[in-house]
Amino acid sequence: MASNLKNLSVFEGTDIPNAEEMKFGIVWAEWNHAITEKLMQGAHNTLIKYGAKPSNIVTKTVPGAFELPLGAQYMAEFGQVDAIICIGCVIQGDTKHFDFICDAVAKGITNLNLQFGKPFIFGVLTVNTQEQAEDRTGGKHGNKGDEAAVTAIKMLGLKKSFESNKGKIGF
Ligand code: DLZ
Repeated sequence: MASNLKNLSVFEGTDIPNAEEMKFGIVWAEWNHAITEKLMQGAHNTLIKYGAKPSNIVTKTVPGAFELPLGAQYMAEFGQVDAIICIGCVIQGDTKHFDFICDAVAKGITNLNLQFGKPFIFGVLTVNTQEQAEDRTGGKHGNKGDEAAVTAIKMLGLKKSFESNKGKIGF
């Protein structure tokens, strides 16, 4: 299992750009609120840790994970943000809801990345149990919100690198 190999809050050996000039949106789901609030706080704290200004971070909620893609789309259309972090927690239940929601959110967020040409980050836990969710919100596997924030910063760093070396090769 991937999170047994990598702690979600440890980024040793990776180059993380400074986020001072970057603007972020965080869209987070109200379902499983105790978990998603910790993911959102992890993401927010990590953005600040790497230089983002609090005034350059906008945070909004949506009812559940299924609504994350549309909430993120609204933010991309009407907000002045460079990257959007989508945060949710889907826990396996007795019905097929889990599969439908996970599939819809993953596809929806993937499409937004390509539609807008900007990073929309999949900060969604898809777990079998509450315990697995807690392990990934500040527990033994770290916090997926931290990982989502660092991923947003890195993707903007990558974009900037291409923009500032346009037409060159081998940079
Ligand atoms: C309905 C539902 C269920 C059963 N489980 C979750 C969940 O584990 N995590 C989550 O974020 N949302 C869940 N929802 C709500 C849906 O995401 C959505 O908000 C509703 O189906 C209304 O569209």
